[in-house]
Amino acid sequence: MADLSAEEVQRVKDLLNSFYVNGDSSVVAELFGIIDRDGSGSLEADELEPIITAVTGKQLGAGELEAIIKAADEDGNSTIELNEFEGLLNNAQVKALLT
Ligand SMILES: [Ca+2]
Repeated sequence: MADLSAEEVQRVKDLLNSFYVNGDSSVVAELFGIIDRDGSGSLEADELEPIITAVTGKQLGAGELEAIIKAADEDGNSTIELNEFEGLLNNAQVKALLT
């Protein structure tokens, strides 16, 4: 799994800014595509963790990311699909972390 390039991290920051500051939901799919490194159509914890760290410079505590995923994981399969991803972004804890 390739690491995120500096350009990708910057793009993610720009997209998050559009989403949170301008309320632009049209960026959600592009954001999802960048984070979904293996192109599986779902985001796993090991794909979400590096992007959160790259964007915030913070390391999530054990169980923290698990709880965030669980809160947004509507079908309970332990991964985040595109239809669940906007809910994850709107999670109060995630929003506080990323903005
Ligand atoms: Ca799911």
